[in-house]
Amino acid sequence: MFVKRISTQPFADQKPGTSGLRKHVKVFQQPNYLENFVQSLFNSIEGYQGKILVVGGDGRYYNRQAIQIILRMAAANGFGKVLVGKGGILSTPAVSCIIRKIKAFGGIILSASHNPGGPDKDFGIKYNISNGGPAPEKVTNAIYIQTGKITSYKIIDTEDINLDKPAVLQLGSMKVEVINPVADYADMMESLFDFDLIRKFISGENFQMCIDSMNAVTGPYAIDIFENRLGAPIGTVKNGTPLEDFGGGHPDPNLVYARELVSILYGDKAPNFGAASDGDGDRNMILGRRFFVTPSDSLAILAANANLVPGYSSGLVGVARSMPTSQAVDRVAAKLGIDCYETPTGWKFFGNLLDAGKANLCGEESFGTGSMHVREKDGLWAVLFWLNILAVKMKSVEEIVQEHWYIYGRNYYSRHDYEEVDLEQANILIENLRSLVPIITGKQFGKYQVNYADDFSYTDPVDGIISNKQGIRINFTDGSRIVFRLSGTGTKGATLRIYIESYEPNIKRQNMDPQKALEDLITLSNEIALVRQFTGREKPTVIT
Ligand code: VG1
Ligand code: CO
Repeated sequence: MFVKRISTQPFADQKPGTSGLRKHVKVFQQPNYLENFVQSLFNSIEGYQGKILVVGGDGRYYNRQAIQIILRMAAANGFGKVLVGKGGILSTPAVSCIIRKIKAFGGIILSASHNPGGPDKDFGIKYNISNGGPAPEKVTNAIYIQTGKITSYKIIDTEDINLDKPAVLQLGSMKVEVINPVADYADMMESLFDFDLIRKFISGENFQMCIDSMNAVTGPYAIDIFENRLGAPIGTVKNGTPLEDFGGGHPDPNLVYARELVSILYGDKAPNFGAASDGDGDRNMILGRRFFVTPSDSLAILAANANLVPGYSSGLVGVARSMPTSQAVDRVAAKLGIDCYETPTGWKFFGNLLDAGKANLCGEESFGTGSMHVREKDGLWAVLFWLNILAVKMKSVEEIVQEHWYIYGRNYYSRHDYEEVDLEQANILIENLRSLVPIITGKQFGKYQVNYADDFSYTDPVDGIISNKQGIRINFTDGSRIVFRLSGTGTKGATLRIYIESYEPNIKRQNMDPQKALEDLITLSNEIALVRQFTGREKPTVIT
């Protein structure tokens, strides 16, 4: 095996964000750009010689080329074997599942998740550690330090590997196994949920469902699970072939970008159940007939009903949510008498809690839910969890949500995103809010009085690592709150996220449109943060 050492120079912009390194494809296509990051990753980890690495991606543009480069570099750097999904395909939760199952050293996922794909769109790379979860900050920081010092990378000179046929191949002194991307993951789903019951339920005369894979990675998984294994009619899965540009859309399962599914579920002959997932398969959106379940409610409802599902029948030990996620799940935890952890945004913060057995169900407001079964959020897992609950309760999605609000009260919730705003101005907006934090407590804004405000800081209860500056929280005395933070996944300018929440215990007032119910708080959030002044925008780009 001839290992070449290629000289290179650092790129200054290789700091991983909320979930890996995301940039425009053109940035990744610069000579040595991907290679630098991959070598910096290898330089920052130890003890991988002869070990197994799992590699796959969401099928977006540049996925295949990137995989060939990574395979050659893994061989040159001394990995023993790489498992790669057929066609270069592996969803994020499937990578997590496989790393854990075969006790791999780690995994590399090529994805920019819900960001659009194509030659002029986005690409991304993220690293998962041996527990199957996203690299925690101490690892991503170490990678970043290496990216600033790199002088050369190692690669072998060989032909491309055929990724389109399951096989065991040799690449230099390393083995490459091209695997079926779906089987291990689908088997795991069968072990967690009552497939016989779900099969019977979805074959019922009055039940119809529609799954939208948004031309992204979950297509093959959803077809195997819902159509083959659970017997749903062929065609249940829409947009089920992963495309390099996701058909031109944002593979982001929300009311704006999953328009096609939304129009089916709100149309004349609407099915009873609809769901969509994102680019890399870790997010989910759940819809009933003419009914949208907010991700924060979804998390709370899964927690409240977990005992109905085989994989969780022995009960939950604890739950965790990211800070901006609504406090609906906190109420369920209180009732169950279990702990509820509040972490910064990003799945990497759940890993320690799951590993330590402190929590076994987690979620984020950004359409992500998951559990201890893997170390990632998991889109199709959430869909199956819902179907299992529906099959046990024999109720509609809407009835289940209404029943939940009746018992626990409703947390009205909305997120307003201002995408691609000026980075400098966005930073000033946040700094301005930061300066308000120490002086705003006790202030009255109309009917709202500030109870406390802070810039969220998290101390990991397992390793004690502190993460500061994770978002400005303004909490009011009536329990409502506004949270402000900048996205760590965008690739252009800045994205300002404003999260607004209030609590409504009165069943008579639980059926309002959230935008209406939160109207005053929304106006207030704009006033406090001077949104118009700093962004120049009259309204948000995306409201969820
Ligand atoms: C967003 C979401 C966050 C999620 C992250 C990765 O981050 O808000 O909850 O964990 O995307 O999701 P940010 O920093 O842009 O707010 V995914 O599906 O990209 O892997
Ligand atoms: Co994703």
